[in-house]
Amino acid sequence: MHSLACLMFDVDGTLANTEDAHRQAFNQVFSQYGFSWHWDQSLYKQLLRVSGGVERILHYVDSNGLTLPTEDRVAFVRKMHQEKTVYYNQLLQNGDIKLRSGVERLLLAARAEGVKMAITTTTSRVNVETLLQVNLGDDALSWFDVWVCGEQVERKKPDPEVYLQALRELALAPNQAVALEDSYNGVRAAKQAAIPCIVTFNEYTRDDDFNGAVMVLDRLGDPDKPARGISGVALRGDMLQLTQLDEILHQIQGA
Ligand code: XBP
Ligand code: MG
Repeated sequence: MHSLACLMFDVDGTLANTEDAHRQAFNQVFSQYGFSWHWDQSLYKQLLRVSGGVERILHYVDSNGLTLPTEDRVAFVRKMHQEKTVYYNQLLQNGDIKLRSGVERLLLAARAEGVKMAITTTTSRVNVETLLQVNLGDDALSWFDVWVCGEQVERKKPDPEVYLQALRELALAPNQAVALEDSYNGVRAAKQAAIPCIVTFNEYTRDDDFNGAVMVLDRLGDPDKPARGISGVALRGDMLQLTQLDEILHQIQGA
C-alpha cells in the first residue's frame, strides 16, 4: 500500500449490527429502574440521531417531558447508563452478535499489508473490547494502533473530535486514512475531519443521508456474501478490497 496508511473503524453498526443489542440493554435498565419507558425499533431508529447512550437517554427524557427522581439528572443517567453497559456486555458475551461480512477479511488484510488500524467510536471502550474478544479472540485487541472511544472525547459524533484525535495520535494527514462508517452522524464526523469515508449501511441507517461519503455499500462483502455498490465510487468486484481503497486515496492525494 502506498497511499493508505490507516483504516479507521466505527464500531456500532459498522463492525457489527450491535444497535439492537444496545436497544435491548437500554430497555432492560429502564425496567430495572421501574420506568415504563420502552424503546421499540422505530423509536430507536429516530433516537439514533442522538449519538451516545447518556445523551440519548437525556434527550428522550427531555423531549417527552419525563421526570427523574433526583435533581442531578446527568449523574443519575450516567449511573443508569453504566448498568446498561453491563447488560449490553452480557448480550455480547452470549456470542449472538457476529462481525458484519467483510470485517474480519479487511482486518486480516490490513494486518498482512502493514496498514494501521484505529477504533474511532462513540461507544465505551469496554463494549468494543468485548465485541472483538468474543468474535476474534483476545489477541485482536492488539491489532489496533489507536483507540479513541466515547469516554475520551468531550464531543461525540457528529463532532469530528474522535477522528481528529486519532489522526493526531497517528501523526497522519486526513487523506492518508479511510473512515468506515454506517450512519449520518459518522459520515459528518469523518467529513468534518476531512477523512474520506466509506459507508456500509444497515437496517437502522439505510435511510440516512450519506452525502459526502466517497462510496456507499450495503456491506464490505465476502466471497460468499457479495457487496453491492449503492452510490459514489463504483465498487470493483464483489467486495471492498484494500487495493481499491489505496487507489481512491492515491487519486485524492494527487488532486
Ligand atoms: C453509535 C452510538 C452509540 C450506541 C450506544 O456509536 O451512538 O451511542 O448506540 O452506545 P458509534 P453507548 O457508531 O460511533 O460506535 O450506550 O455505549 O453510548
Ligand atoms: Mg455507527
